[in-house]
Amino acid sequence: MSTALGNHILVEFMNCDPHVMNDVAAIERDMVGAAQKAGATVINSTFHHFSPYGVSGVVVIQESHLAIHTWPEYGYAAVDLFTCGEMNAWISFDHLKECFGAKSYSAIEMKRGSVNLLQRNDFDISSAREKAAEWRNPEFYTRNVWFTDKDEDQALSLRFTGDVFVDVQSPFQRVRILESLKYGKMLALDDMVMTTEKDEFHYHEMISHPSLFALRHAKNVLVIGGGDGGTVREVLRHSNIEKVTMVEIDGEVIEACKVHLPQIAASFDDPRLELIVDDGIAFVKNAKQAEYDIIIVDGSDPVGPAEGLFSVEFYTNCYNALKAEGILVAQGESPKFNEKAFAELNQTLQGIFGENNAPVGLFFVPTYPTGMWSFQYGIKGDCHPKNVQNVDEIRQFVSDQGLRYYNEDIHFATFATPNFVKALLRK
Ligand code: SPD
Repeated sequence: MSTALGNHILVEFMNCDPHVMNDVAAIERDMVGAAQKAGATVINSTFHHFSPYGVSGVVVIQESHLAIHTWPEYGYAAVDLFTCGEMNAWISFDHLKECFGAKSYSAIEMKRGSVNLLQRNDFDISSAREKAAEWRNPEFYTRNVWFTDKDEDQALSLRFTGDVFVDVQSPFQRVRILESLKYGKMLALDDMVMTTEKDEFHYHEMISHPSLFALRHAKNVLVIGGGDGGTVREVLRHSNIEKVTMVEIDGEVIEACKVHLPQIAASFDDPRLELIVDDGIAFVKNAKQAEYDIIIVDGSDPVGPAEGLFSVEFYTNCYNALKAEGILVAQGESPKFNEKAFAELNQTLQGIFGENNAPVGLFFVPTYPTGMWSFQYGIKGDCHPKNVQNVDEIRQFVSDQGLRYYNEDIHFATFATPNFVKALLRK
């Protein structure tokens, strides 16, 4: 007969794979798997990824709990396996050791709730058992797994189901497609949210239509980046566009989105599109002068492969590749999240296109940190989007195409900037 209510194994997993130690989805899957393998009934799991790295989480099981805290920088996981009843927690231990690739480990096992020290009271456990059976369905458990897009001080977290459709390390970045509860499937590059099924239209309509209505005769458009396909989908809505050249560095992004985000990657078969998988920075450097009416830079944040998309040299090359009347639109970062990158990009554009030819358009994206995001423009010639006259045409287009963010009011409103933004832009 057991002399204790529970058994507690305190585990040190050392020299583990650091990437696994920082992967909230993998750790949740492995911890739940460890519980199930040992025959436990999983009630609930809650896992968080912490800034700048590390994962904490707990799997509540009918037989008590499994908990974890990781330090990827040390390849270390502190794990608690607290069980009661007949469950053999050493099965969970073996499973986790393998999943984490732990090269060394140690464990202390102790009994919890020694019956020699406890005195039984008259609490009626038979009715408690019946009540519990009424609400508990062992087929389902609640998962609580969070993806966090962050810097050192600020973050945006989305709860996701734990389902991972794609997780590949391309030559440029980690490409993931995950399922978020509120916004549907989501593309993440490294640890940054790029787009989600349910709010992608905010970004893709706003990166495209203001400039396309400012330059109604535009025929030839260059898109740098934009591997998910949302930007070219919007550009190709315009029948005046004869050719779009899209240059995306990472073929893995395109393939993942074609399979898992088909409503965003919806126009890759349009005959007006030429899709080139190559380095957009080099492409613009070698581009013909005065070739494009509009250049759209749908890049990621200024880390990793997108860093060069924020340089003076790149935007000078874009300026040269634009026709005498042409518009550059670039993903402009956030004046509330990455103020420095936002302000520096505008200084760069002012320097190349002229002080009054580098307006900023603000818009709202719920899945980007702070929600406040921007596109930054470089206007060459007399085609400022603020001066559009064809408002009726915009209204008709919006209605015909069923747009959900951009309209004739937003066209002008996007260029209104709060005072703190004006100060950042130093005009
Ligand atoms: N922090 C997010 C920056 C946005 C980058 N581009 C998104 C790609 C959507 N096509």
